[in-house]
Amino acid sequence: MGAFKEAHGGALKELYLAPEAAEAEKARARDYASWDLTARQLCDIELLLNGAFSPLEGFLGKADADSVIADMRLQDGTLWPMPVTLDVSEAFAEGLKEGDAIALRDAEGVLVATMDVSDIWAPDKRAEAAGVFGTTDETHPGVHYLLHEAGPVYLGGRLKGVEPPTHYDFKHLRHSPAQVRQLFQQWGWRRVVAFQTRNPMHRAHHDLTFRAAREAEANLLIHPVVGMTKPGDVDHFTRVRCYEHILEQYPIQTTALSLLPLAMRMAGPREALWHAIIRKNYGCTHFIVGRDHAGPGGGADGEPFYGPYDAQELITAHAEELDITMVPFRHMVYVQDRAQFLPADEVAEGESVLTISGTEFRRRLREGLEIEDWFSYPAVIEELRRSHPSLHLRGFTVFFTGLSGSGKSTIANALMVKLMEMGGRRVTLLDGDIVRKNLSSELGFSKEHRDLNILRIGFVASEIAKHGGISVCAPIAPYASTRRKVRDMVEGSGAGFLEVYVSTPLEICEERDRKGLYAKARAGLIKEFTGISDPYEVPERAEITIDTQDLTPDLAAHKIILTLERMGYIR
Ligand code: PPS
Repeated sequence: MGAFKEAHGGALKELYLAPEAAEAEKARARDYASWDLTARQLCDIELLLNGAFSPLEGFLGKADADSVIADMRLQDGTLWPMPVTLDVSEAFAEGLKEGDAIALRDAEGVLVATMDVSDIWAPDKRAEAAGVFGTTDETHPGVHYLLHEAGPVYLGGRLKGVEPPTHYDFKHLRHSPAQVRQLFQQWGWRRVVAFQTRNPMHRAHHDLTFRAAREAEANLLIHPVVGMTKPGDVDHFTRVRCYEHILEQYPIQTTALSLLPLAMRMAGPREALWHAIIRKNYGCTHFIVGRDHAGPGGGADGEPFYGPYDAQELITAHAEELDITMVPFRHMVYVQDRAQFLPADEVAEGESVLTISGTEFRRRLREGLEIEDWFSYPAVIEELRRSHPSLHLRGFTVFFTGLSGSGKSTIANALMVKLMEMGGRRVTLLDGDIVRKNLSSELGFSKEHRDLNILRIGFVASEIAKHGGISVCAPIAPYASTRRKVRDMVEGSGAGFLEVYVSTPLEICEERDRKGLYAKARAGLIKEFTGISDPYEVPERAEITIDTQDLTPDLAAHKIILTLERMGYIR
């Protein structure tokens, strides 16, 4: 057994208490200050407790975190590239002192672990971003998370594990490092290549991984990340169903699939090193590192954050210390004449190669276009098409904004009728007045209340669109940042968003004054009236601007329909 452990990743540090001790800790924790773990922290704690982050024994304290940020090493010199810290709010930290114990719970209040707090500090997040990500550019998702989502105070300390975080999905594919090692032992797998991925797998990935396993004379573990990946990635439910199809393509008994609930940071080379150490803890002997491993793509200037082979170089530089061997992979292309995928540098001159970029693949999915068999497997494509139907089958939101009396409601009504005439999808009208009556009857017109009103509209609209329906919204929505949040909500649900600015000038709206509100506002009888005594921020990136002085409601609605057709939402 000892020899086996040496060959499969060395000592594992599991941080769970024995059952009796866990019960006693649960009782004690009732008196502890309690922190509800965020989604990212739940991923981190699961991997801390089950030993995937061995040799860590808890969230890092300040000295270790600083040392990791500066040198990729814990204070004792151990190679560890990623600061795994517990970020909390100022309010929570205020009530704590070093030496206190705290309870760490999931969103439902279940106690996952307790922590003996050894360090409390306010980190320098910009320095952390520069150290870990090599940039403070906020378009980097890891930097954005650090600066805008992570709490302002860090806590460090040893963990006592009480209960693993609960998962209700794909239970048969979730294993701790000890369980994976046990399976390898049971199957007699002495050499195992791990493949990390956060994307659906296609033929190129299949061929690449199989080649890697063959070259290393090893078995293969497909080990996809199902914790947190880059925002906008294909959701893990869809991906795992795809991986299950891919698994059938490997020779029987050669390949296994297990899910890794890791929260990725998209830190490129550093992250690749981290991934390798984690896979070593799972008992793998080899680890595939491809092109731009764990890179988030381009930054504000369009340039990629990391060089395509930086990750491979960093791992090579630490090869001596790593207890796992890298299998480097270069870009794979399909060689038409040989009907197989090959690393690009092995293709002979004159041979014709085929490639489909990620962007082109997503375009074909979006537009329902053909994806050839050489690229992927029909079962995988079908799975992706099921959860990412082409645009004309998806829901969308048309969001009107403009002054009171600008004509939003009239055009919205005309549009709704035209969309109903076309059929196929249900249409819901969320006009300002309808919403204020049914969803927001207690709200007034302060900035706070207007924002709340618009966010409620956004929430309902995104739910409708997510389920394939059409929502037509027509509030004033005077604030750009709130409109932006609605756009993000709808687009984040995979649906389409079309902002229509009804630009009728204030003088015309006031002249029309259908409801007599402008007169009242001028007389001071209505306070905070948009355009008169309250601001309206003109949209800068609306897809359509309509001036009702030039267009009838019928023509305005028609113009919107044409734009929806051009965008692909209507066929
Ligand atoms: S907001 O700012 O988006 O929340 O406004 P909205 O929900 O669209 O509601 C606007 C309708 O309420 C009437 N109304 C006012 N509008 C602006 N400012 C003040 N103070 C105000 N008080 C009442 C007005 O009739 C708006 O309807 P529309 O259809 O836009 O004319």
